[in-house]
Amino acid sequence: MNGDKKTVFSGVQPSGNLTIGNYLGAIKNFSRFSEEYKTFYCVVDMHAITVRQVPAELRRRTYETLALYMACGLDEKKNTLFVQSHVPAHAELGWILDCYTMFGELSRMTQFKDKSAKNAQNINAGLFTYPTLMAADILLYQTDLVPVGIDQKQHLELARDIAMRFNQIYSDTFTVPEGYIPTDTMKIMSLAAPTQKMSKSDENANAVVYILDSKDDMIRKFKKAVTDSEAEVRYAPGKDGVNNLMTIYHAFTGKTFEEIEREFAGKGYGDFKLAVGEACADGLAPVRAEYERLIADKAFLESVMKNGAEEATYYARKTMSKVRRKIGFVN
Ligand code: AQP
Repeated sequence: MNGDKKTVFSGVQPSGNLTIGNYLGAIKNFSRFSEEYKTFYCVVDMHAITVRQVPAELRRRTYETLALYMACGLDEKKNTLFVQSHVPAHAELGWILDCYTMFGELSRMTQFKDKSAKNAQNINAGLFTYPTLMAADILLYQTDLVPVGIDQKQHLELARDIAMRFNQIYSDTFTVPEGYIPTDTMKIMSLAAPTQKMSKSDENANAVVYILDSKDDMIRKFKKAVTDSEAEVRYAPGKDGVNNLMTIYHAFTGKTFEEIEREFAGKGYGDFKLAVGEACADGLAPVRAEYERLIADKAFLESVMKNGAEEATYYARKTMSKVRRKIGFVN
């Protein structure tokens, strides 16, 4: 809670080109909170360096992610838009919360297990303590609600546990946050391996549909999507590829699964895949157009970052002074 408004916080890593998974699972939902909540949307560059990044690309993607936030409907006057590393309190609180997070808890995080398997050469301590930094991001702003995809549910639960633990030791300090996880599009899967999450860092570009892909590229990728040999558009267990395409089509057209099944009854997967590609490309066309306009104005994006960091710092300081006092640091 901040003032008389409940607070929303969420973030996206600038660790690659953003995917329709990031869009449908998270960013698309952000703007619905802008009017009634105090909203903080952050480009979490400190999280991104838990995996090795090319510095110039990280910098470029930080601008791009901010521009995409705005292209997806986030007005900088109604939302605090900022870059995580511009507000050092995230790192400060992250360290403090590390001391209230158990090794065993972090060891159970499935994202750590997945990412360590993918980055066997670089299983660094930051990858391990990623969830504590995420808890700091959220708790720093006394967040009530966190819109995220279902893959972040485990981290969010840990953030709640850390907040409750801290509050129990030192009396009420942090708001205990709730998740806002969309039920209909919670997890968009890879087009090439539909039992795995679609991820921006996937090395196979055909497995991933990026928000900024051209219409032709989107259609080409959907045409290649892995399905099954049944050739029947039907939502059913075991039909992971088709289920995923139906979820994406539903997200962009609003049609129910029954309506989709009726629309494609008796037709092959070819027609269906083309329709999904077109719906996705047409749905994202306004975002792409607005993004092109915004990304061309670097000075404007920098002014948004600067104002956002100042605003976020104001709220972060309030929490930090409370935390420092409670744990016994000399002011
Ligand atoms: N496939 C997905 N379906 C639904 N939601 C998704 N999200 C990510 N992928 C999907 C949601 O997007 C938000 C931002 O994610 P992130 O950048 O913080 O990190 P992530 O979850 O690790 O996303 P990626 O794309 O898989 O990034 P990399 O490849 O760098 O690890 C989150 O709310 C997430 O739930």
